[in-house]
Amino acid sequence: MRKHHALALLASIAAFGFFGSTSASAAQPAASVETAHGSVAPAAKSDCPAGSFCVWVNSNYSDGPAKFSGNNSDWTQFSHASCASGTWNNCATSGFNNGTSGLGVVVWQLVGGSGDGACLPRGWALSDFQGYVWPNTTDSFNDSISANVWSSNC
Ligand SMILES: [Ca+2]
Repeated sequence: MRKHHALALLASIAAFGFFGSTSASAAQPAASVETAHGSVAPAAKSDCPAGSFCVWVNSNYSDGPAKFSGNNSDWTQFSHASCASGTWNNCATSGFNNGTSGLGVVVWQLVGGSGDGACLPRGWALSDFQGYVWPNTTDSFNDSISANVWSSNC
């Protein structure tokens, strides 16, 4: 008589869909046993401290984050070796507004705060900018942010 020790794990938690949740406790266990898409690293999102708008070089909050707690009109001032530009300019591929003041973050396509713009409200997060465009344009949102301003008007 053999004895089976069956451990049934129910991976019922979707890795995304945290809109509206501003608690920074998103440290989900990296249940790497049977993830359909692999390479999900949910712990990295929690590397964004409360009060900051964070971006990462790659999708799924990988490689970073850059932490922007204030207004920054020129992301070329923030170096990051693994970005094609050598700076955070035109590099972001995932992001998280972990601000606590209720403000949105307006991001801009061009240094100085011009070109295309988008409002990322409090709690906004997107794990992969690829396939997204700036609002009302056909311009790719990926690797395209160059400035950020906190705003109560969005
Ligand atoms: Ca990128």
